[in-house]
Amino acid sequence: MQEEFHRNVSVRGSEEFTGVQLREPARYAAGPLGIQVAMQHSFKEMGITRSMKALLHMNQKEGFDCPSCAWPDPEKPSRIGEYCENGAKALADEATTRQIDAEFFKKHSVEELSLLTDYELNKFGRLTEPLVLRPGSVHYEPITWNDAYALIAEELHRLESPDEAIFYTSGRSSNEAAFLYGMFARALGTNNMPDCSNMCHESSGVALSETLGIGKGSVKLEDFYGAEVIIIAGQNPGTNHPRMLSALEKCKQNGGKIISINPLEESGLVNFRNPKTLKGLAGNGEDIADIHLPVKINQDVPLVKLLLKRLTRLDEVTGKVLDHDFMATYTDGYKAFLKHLEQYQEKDLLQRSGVDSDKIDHVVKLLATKSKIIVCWAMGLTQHKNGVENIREYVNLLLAKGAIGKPNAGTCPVRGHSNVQGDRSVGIMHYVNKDLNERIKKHLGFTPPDKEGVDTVGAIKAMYEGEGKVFICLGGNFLMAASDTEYTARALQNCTLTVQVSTKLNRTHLVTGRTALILPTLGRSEKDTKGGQQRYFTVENSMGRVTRSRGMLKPSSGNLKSEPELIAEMANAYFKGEHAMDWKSLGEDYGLIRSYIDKVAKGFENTDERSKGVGYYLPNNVRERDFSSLPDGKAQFTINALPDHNLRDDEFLLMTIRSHDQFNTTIYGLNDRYRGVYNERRVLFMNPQDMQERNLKKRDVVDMISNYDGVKRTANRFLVIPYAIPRTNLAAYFPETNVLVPYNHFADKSKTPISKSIVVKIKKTSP
Ligand SMILES: Nc1nc2c(c(=O)[nH]1)N[C@H]1C(S)=C(S)[C@@H](COP(=O)(O)OP(=O)(O)OC[C@H]3O[C@@H](n4cnc5c(=O)[nH]c(N)nc54)[C@H](O)[C@@H]3O)O[C@H]1N2
Ligand SMILES: Nc1nc2c(c(=O)[nH]1)N[C@H]1C(S)=C(S)[C@@H](COP(=O)(O)OP(=O)(O)OC[C@H]3O[C@@H](n4cnc5c(=O)[nH]c(N)nc54)[C@H](O)[C@@H]3O)O[C@H]1N2
Ligand code: SF4
Ligand SMILES: [Mo]
Repeated sequence: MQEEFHRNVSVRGSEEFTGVQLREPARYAAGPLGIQVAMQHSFKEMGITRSMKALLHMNQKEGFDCPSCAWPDPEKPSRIGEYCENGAKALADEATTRQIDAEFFKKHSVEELSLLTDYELNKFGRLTEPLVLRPGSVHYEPITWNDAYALIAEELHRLESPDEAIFYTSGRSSNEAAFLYGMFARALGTNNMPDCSNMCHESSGVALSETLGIGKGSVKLEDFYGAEVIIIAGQNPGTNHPRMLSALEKCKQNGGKIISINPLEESGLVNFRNPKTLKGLAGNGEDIADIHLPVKINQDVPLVKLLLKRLTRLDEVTGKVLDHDFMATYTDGYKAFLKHLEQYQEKDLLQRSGVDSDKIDHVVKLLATKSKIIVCWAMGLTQHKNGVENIREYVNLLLAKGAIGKPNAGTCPVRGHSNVQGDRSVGIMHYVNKDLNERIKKHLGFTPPDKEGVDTVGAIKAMYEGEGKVFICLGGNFLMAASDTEYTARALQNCTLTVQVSTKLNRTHLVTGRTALILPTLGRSEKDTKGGQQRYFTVENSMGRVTRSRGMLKPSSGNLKSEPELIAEMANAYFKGEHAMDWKSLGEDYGLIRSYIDKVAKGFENTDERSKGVGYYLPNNVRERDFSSLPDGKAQFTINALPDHNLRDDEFLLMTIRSHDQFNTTIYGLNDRYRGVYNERRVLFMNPQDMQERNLKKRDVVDMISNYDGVKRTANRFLVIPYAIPRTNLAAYFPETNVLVPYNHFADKSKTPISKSIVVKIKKTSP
């Protein structure tokens, strides 16, 4: 299949097993073992001195922002350390002392490297100099920065239309870098700005904008402490946002209740041993979830409808369960919504949800008398065909309870990448925002395009069909993150030029356009100096607070450029001084970039000053109960249909999730300690009764096959593991399973891929 392309690279890498060991799933998260694992990773990658120095600066006011997730720092960070095990792993991975240079690539061809696993590729260490893969060659070779910029400029000038260029962003970039990058794309004349949030919280953005008038969450970290009930639906904080457990612990200690809604009972939601307290280090820790509802995959809408039906029924008796004053004053459509609920039979909803009736009653009882309610969610809600509707249904619940726009209540879409929210706030978006365009015209002096660009799905299709020719990525690992690995690989291979601004080697560097460039960049933790002055940049956390981040480690090579600097130099090479923006100065002076962000991006003001210390919150209309941008100036109830998967007898629904030892496509290690899986990623979690019915034993080897629109896609060789997961549901890790996800099946309206509900069949195969 590959011969038609320029190089014979392997798109999937090795599919060999690594030697699984199984134990019981853990009944608690963190604790002394968490510290031990964090230190093991740190010391191994960075050495003891570098580790201790860096860890003590992470998430501190004068330090740098953790490069991993977007969970906010408390206003008073703990001086003994404000990080978690997975933050430490992320830092170790970035600040590793291992390195690769041009000699390495001279020795190893891209064809040879492509046979390795993603874990092995990442382990080689930091990229240290700019590299080019020339047409027909299978070895990257060194190139100077200026020649690299000239090559990009030449390819961009050769395009027939600016829309043949595509600019992808992964959410680890700073506000300053993302702003320059977005403005460069627009200055060139395209809105082709797909970004990782298209695969992530786009469904949240769409659902929240429609119902509440802002595509972000409404709660602040401090709201957690006094909440009466926190619902955590479709999110695994113990692994993916570990410091969130400290906030949940505080909530519990103040008398709050926690409800987990998830097909899996994730360890972090069972019990948390806070390593900063004696109780956590030496005692039994804090039980987190008061109740766990093991919902079937993608059955949240029926579950929430059932909760609302029972709450409504109680309300008919007491009149005090729903917040009628709030609904009448601030919302639209609640009467129609309550009417619509009547059409559903409780029995049917219950059966679809897969949850015990008693457990539902328990939750109804909890919710009935409380109104300080927060709903948190992540990919378990967004990555389905009805991802937008999932979120809207939970918003209906909050609206009915009046749990919006007041302290200790509201929406909390927990963001993934550390600055994914900031990137969007400063202008990374594929759609056209008229107000933003006006401000660009006024303050930056050029006219941005007014034609919608491509998102992630659109980008893959455009490249596949030869309409996208130059593909530039500011971070990320597009090939492995996107759906439909084989299709996406061909899309990339169709490009004339692919450019990766990266810190570490990944598969997108190996499966490339005719010419490919690697532009190595500084990581978060590294010192960024210009003319003897140390520079800082800004980020926005999951709750809309903008703060500074300043690296302090010696950069892993003298030949790295900061992201803002290299973007500015790239733009300068393209425009050669013939553009309204002074690109050269912008790349040198981040204060200048911030002064433009203040003028152009909504809500930013005096950022240079206000980002100091604890930073400042961007405006949020929901916190003010201001819904003036919505129809009738009201928050919107919505009517959402029940999802229907119509599984046949031999079909399952597969969710693709993260192990405890990975950050998206970056694989730190092969253990998923909380789920009891060691030294293996090619595992398939399956209900024991489903296994029995299909004559499958523990460690049997199976292939998974999806079939959408008559196209069969196969993920080879997974070891079956019995696990407490609802019947007909399966779980396996991404990115290995992305080969199964059709690129053209995604959430309505948001186009987020259906990575959490893929219909598959399984076939037993030889070991
Ligand atoms: N260490 C680490 N931290 C990370 C990341 C990482 O890879 N590693 N990734 C970052 C990024 S970009 C993101 S977006 C976040 C992701 O954070 P999460 O969303 O927590 O990540 P996933 O592993 O995809 O887990 C999804 C959870 O939803 C559940 N789930 C799946 N389907 C359903 C459903 O239909 N209904 C319900 N109620 N639950 C469901 C799964 O069982 C699982 O617990 O984490 C961020 N933080
Ligand atoms: N099947 C399935 N697919 C999914 C998901 C899923 O749950 N299931 N989740 C989706 C989600 S939520 C997301 S957000 C996407 C993630 O998609 P991406 O953001 O594209 O992927 P990452 O794995 O986070 O990117 C890792 C690479 O980023 C580079 N990098 C790291 N730090 C820096 C830095 O500071 N600067 C620069 N320039 N580069 C850096 C490194 O080279 C590293 O190899 O994947 C999506 N794909
Ligand atoms: S919770 Fe997230 S941001 Fe905080 S230290 Fe852990 S990984 Fe980093
Ligand atoms: Mo994400």
